[in-house]
Amino acid sequence: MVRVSGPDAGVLLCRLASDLAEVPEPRRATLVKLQDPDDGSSLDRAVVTFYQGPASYTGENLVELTCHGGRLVPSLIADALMRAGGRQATPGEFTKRAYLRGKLDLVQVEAVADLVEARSRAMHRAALGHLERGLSRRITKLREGIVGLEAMLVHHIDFPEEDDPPVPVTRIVDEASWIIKEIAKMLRTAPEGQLLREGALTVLAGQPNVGKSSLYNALVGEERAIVTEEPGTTRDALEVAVQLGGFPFRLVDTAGLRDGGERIEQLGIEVARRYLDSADLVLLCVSAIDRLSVGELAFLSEATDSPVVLVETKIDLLAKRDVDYGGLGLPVDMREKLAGHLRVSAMTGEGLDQVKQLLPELVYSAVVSAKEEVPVLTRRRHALALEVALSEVSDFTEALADGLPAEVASTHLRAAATALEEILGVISVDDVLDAVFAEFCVGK
Ligand SMILES: Nc1nc2c(ncn2[C@@H]2O[C@H](COP(=O)(O)OP(=O)(O)OP(=O)(O)O)[C@@H](O)[C@H]2O)c(=O)[nH]1
Ligand SMILES: [Mg+2]
Repeated sequence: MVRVSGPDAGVLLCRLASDLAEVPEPRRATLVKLQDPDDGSSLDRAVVTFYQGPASYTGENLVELTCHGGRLVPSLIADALMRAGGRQATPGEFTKRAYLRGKLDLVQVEAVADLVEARSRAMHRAALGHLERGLSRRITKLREGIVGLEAMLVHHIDFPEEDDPPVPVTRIVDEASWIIKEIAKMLRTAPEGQLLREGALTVLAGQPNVGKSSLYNALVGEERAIVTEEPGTTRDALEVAVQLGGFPFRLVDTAGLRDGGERIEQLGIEVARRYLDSADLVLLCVSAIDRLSVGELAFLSEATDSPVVLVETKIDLLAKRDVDYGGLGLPVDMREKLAGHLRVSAMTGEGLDQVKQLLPELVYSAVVSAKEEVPVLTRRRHALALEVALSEVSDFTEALADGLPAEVASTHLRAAATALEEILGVISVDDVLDAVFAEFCVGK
């Protein structure tokens, strides 16, 4: 689709569509022939729709030309429109105009970019929620609460001390603590919300040959990693973005950890350790038919800050060999340290569903439990501003408790309200706008 926005959008359309004596009726799809405005040569047959501002995406007059796609046709039409008096839009300019005309607030603008970029259902859900003003409504309500507090406080300023104030201080304190609680609740989703953008870094680690790459392939859904019966097959780290249960993960397969081996393998092990240091989640793979080795026990006891899920692999072999399942010899105190314990067979597919279910529950528990009730904070910008608002409202209650003059206490309220207004873009700061629109592609 080719879009044109601006007061003369309809006029431009008429220059290309000679069938049209005048700008078509708004919101009515019309089939027209499009011609070059200079030489009259045919360009395409297209369905065009005119939107009369302000009832359009940008709030201006807007034309949508739904043409035959492909490489050439849309660019011919765009070129003809430019010769007829139009110009190429800058990245995100349609959405920017919508924002400047008050059709969208800044959170919604960001949601448009997020919706386009979304690679998981969870991110998609969050972006749509923000586009529907789920987050904006919350922030507006908080801002109103703060402005209400400011109004109550005005009565305290210059109020004769011997009289009772018109609004009891306890009511002000109650209202402020409600606001603090609300903001804190929203901020709880922020760390996971930001993981939704990139995906949680999930590292498969373990000794050589335990079946890491096989499990990796099974979770990715294609043969990404080479699998052989030879220990030390994987030498480099592989990273793939996948959705598990609708949530985004960056799954990393690594070289099996062991001492010795040749130089290349040791380099691979170095890489694996680096990934382990920054992992959001570690899947320690061990073969179900073996007991835990000294190395694996050491790994578990010294395990990094990241949560570790113990994954027993090749459980199909247990049945085949009729071995007694000895539970690997996992000490009780280590069992308690684990974030989870799973048993899988990459060969039969057994246990894979449990992996796909447990991982999102572990990494995204706050997002999962927030459901629709609390909007998920997927952007640092929002979280940072809410943190400012939170600390300002807290400072405000402290100032009240310390008996500071109402004028002084209320400066904190103003700062909190300002932080919230910045989120919505009520007060627009140029470099914030530039940063937001820099992420957009042309045409949005
Ligand atoms: N029976 C059975 N064999 C498996 C299973 N998963 C992997 N294997 C076999 O175990 C061997 C090693 O598998 P890989 O996936 O390459 O193991 P790895 O942990 O990636 O090994 P390195 O890359 O060398 O560290 C191969 O012969 C696989 O076919 C499984 O679930 N069941
Ligand atoms: Mg491997």
